[in-house]
Amino acid sequence: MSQPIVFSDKPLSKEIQTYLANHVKLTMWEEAHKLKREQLFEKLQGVDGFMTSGELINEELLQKTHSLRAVSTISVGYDHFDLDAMRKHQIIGTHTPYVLDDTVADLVLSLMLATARRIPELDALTKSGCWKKGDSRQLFGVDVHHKKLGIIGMGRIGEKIAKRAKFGFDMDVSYFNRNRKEDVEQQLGLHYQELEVLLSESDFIVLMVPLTNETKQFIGAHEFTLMKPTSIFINASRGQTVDEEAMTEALLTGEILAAGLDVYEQEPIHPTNPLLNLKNVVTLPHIGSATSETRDAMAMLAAKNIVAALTGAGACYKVQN
Ligand code: 8YV
Repeated sequence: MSQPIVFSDKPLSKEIQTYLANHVKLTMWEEAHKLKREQLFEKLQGVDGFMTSGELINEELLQKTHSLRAVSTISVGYDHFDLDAMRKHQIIGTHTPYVLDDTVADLVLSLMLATARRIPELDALTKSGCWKKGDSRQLFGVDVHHKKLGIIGMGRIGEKIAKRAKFGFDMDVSYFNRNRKEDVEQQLGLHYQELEVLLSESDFIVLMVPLTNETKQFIGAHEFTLMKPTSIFINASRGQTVDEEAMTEALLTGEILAAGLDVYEQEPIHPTNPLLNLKNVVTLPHIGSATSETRDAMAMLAAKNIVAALTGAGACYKVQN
């Protein structure tokens, strides 16, 4: 029986190519620039499995790629999967949970520290040569240790953030989630709070929910009015889980103190986006999982997922569809 054919829309490491070569026939897009949609449809002709990290998998693509049986995303989030269309075309979808949890949690704590202690801003001040002796109050930030942290979305990554905050920074950690997690509450000493209570009491608010129809603009103008003027808002989930305009307004009017962001409604963020001019906003280019170790582990897991999905050999992390 001939080996299944797999196409990857980005280059894969030698190690992963070697692994895949034992199970499938691999073709890869190795150009620096991103494949255009029409070119992608051509590349997927006669292909059984597609490895990608953000390509929209929808009715349009599935109608043009009749041989496709499985799509493996090199990401834990799969909001770029149209699950109804994939169900209709009987496409197996897989993703890469677990392997990035600690790396993303590290980035979230970094954003909390960078925003609270104004690290990018004061790094730039020191490098500008404008650091003057005298009233250092202008350099003051706010503490992170012993403060109240509210985590919205207590999934795997939420738990890792809670553990770091609780045991690393002596923070008082609460969470809001669709369902209670009594076992995690016991284990980590967390408090469950209704959303409005969490928003009104927390010093730091971390949003860590997947993007779904229920979580689109989950945090909007009303939610920002509930937050403390001294609070710091962190988003490392998806940009569309927040009403970005309302957030910008809240930052401009002092409804909240500051924000640390790794995701945006439009990515890359548009150069004229007002968030980029705000001193009290730390902006990162969606690097939650961006360490060489973790991205390699994600790509290898995605490779194992596509082999399992196409050959039935071994288990794979299927998305809920
Ligand atoms: C991915 C992420 O690198 O895993 C996710 O859901 O957001 C990141 O780890 C990103 O999605 C790649 O586009």
